[in-house]
Amino acid sequence: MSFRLAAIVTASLVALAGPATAGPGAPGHKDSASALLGSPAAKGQGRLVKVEMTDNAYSIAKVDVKAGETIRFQIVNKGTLLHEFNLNTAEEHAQHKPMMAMMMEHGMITVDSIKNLKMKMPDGTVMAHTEPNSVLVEPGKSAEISWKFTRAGTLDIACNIPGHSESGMVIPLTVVAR
Ligand SMILES: [Cu+2]
Repeated sequence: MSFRLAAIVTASLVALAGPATAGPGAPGHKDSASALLGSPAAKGQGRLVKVEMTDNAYSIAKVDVKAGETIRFQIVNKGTLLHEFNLNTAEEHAQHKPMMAMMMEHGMITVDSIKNLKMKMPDGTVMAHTEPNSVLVEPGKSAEISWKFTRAGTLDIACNIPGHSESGMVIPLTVVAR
């Protein structure tokens, strides 16, 4: 998953997965490489896709990929607010959103800056935002993610900072079989 909040996430998964849905093959139990249609590639690899972020929008409307392709996302934040580039399933985005709000409450991020992407919570769990499929980009900064897509399917690139995906910061990504 794109965001670890071990104790709370585990607790909520246990709460959601009753006896009827637990077990191999149950929804939400796919390994992340399969759920994310591939895996991280070495920095600088792949077909270049430039994405500009503004307040609150991405510069491109969609991304089309062929299975087997590596995409090099070059991400620039031209806005005045902090934005996220998070490649994920719709389900993970939905789970990630409240955690992003929590990060803001705890001062890990502000509306325009990153303070601390790894923080120990009072209960001893560590809240972190350090996954390879996701990056937070401060105003004026840039970032890169190279991703090798190996399976057909659909994902969303989204900004989960409160209010941003709701106001349009979502890019549908489709991987087609070759
Ligand atoms: Cu944003």
